[in-house]
Amino acid sequence: MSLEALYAQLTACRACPRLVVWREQVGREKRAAFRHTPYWAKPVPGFGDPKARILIFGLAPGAHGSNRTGRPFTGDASGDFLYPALYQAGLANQPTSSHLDDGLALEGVYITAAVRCAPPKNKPTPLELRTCAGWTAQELALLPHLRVYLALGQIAHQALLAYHGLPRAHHPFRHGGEYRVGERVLLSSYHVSRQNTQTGKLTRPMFEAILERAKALAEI
Ligand code: DU
Ligand code: SF4
Repeated sequence: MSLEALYAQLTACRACPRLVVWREQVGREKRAAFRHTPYWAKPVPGFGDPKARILIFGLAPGAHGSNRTGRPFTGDASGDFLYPALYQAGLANQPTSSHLDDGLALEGVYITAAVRCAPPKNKPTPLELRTCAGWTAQELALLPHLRVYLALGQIAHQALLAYHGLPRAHHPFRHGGEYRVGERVLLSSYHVSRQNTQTGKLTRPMFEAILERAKALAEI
């Protein structure tokens, strides 16, 4: 199986009834600023370097971000924080991420999320997380060079623990926390959501430090 073949299967997934309804409803109703643009309104495949050593693992598509554009962290405030930082760290070829054909390429990094369809209030249910974990397992199996997981937020952190069968109680989430998981390292950060970046809970220097640590662990 190639990543391209996986994406073809993934984008047809309708396994979570509540999320199928929500992603399509958001795509029909739209946000006023985007009323003349088509919405993706489907599962969002991962994106980036197939030889990546660093996996950036998010929570779920933003309703008007990647649920609109079809690419992780593309077209919303989270991406406006993430991609300039990746560019500065030498992991992306440009600081902006606006649409599928904008020329963006990542180097050494691949980005995906715990859940691939936009959830109401950015909150997937435990069942939705378990259901989409099947896609996580397939996607990660196609990224053999991974050395570092960079989890964005507690839910992403917990989803990666689940992927490795590790108990949450012994691996609590904290910003900057690191755990060795087999040959890899799970490094965790507060999520890059507007809620965190606008309140100062996650600052640009804090996130730059996380990316530098990820690069060092990955020997990039
Ligand atoms: O066409 P392709 O080179 O297989 O790339 C598919 C897709 O993945 C494209 O949108 C760029 C992205 N990508 C990347 O970000 N970094 C890479 O090293 C290779 C591909
Ligand atoms: Fe399928 Fe994942 Fe979307 Fe659920 S969240 S419908 S498992 S792609």
